[in-house]
Amino acid sequence: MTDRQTDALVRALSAFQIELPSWGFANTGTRFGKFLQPAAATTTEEKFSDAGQVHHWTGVCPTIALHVLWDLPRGVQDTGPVRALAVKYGLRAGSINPNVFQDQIYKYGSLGNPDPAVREQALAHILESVEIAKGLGSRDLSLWFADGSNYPGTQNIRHRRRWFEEGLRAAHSRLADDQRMLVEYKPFEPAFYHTDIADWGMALLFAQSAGPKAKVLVDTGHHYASQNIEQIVTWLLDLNMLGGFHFNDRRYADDDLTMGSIDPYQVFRIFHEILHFEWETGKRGDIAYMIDQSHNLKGKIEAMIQTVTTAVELYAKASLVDHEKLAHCQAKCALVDAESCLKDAFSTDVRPAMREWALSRGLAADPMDAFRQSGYLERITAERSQKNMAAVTSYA
Ligand code: AFD
Ligand code: MN
Ligand code: MN
Repeated sequence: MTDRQTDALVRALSAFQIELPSWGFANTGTRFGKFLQPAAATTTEEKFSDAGQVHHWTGVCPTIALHVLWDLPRGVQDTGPVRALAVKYGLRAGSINPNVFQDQIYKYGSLGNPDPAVREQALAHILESVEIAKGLGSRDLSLWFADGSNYPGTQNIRHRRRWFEEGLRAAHSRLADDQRMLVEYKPFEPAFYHTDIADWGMALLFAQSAGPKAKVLVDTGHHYASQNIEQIVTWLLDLNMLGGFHFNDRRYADDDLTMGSIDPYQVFRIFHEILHFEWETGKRGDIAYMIDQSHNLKGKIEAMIQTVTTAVELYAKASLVDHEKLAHCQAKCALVDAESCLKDAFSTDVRPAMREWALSRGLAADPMDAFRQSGYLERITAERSQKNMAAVTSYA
């Protein structure tokens, strides 16, 4: 690596942070069932404790995303205890995720439901989530909706679009000056004919209509197989509408696989577009990097450490691109040389530099190995398995 690259890499490693999902430490599964793990977290405190381990060994995950109904079941009353957990485990509350998809009343949608009473109840929950975010000092309200329909002709899509506009505007009006709302899109699942916020264009229009604190959230699993995600990212960057990411990988659908396990080069290209934009504009993108995964088969904490170290590695690789040379090659249409600027960076092994950087910060050179040596997993397995596996026998 050249001196320029070494400097760029150290700057990247020192700046990069990625948010952990509380739900990533709890038992979750697929619609075909879930395989309970003896050490899985079942309380908010256990989720904080496990997330605290990932941050302790990696040093790059200071915040944890929270799901309101799952982590703060009593709503704003739980902000005090959650703030205490954050202090106890060396984390900060991150993005706040309302839940308007699992209660029975949301069968035909939430903000898009044809029943105004359900729309009102969904909005009330979202407004309470805004207050929870304020109580926790969280900046981002992360909005994902399962709304849609399963068959042609069963819903008026235009009416639903307008109801969503109304609801998102109302939510936006309650945000504090320093808060944001991130509008997430998803083309399918659990609705299988239409989803009310199906693609980046719909999310962009909803965010722009809601107000200036609304941005778009890109979940990498929420795209059709051949979509060019980095093109969407760089468009949103140029429009100052990129709020953040939910990172995961996918082979077929919204599989929420470990980041970079299927297509690491795609993640690299996303990071590259952001870093090239920042180089070109001299501005640092105000982008929330977040993980949205919860593993059914891999061990919860190990899978999270694996995802985090992969994210750091791909971001570090992307930081090696020679932006000056790339801009020149693009202008001249020197195609092979331009492409090589990316491929050379992507093929550079940055792991030795990552280890050196980690040691220089008093962190573990190998977070996975350090976690495994710590005995934490054995301890929580002993503490939790009786409670967790009792559920299994009751399943039997
Ligand atoms: C599911 C949804 C969506 C949402 C996440 C957390 O597909 O990605 O952001 O749950 O609520 O993965
Ligand atoms: Mn998501
Ligand atoms: Mn998803």
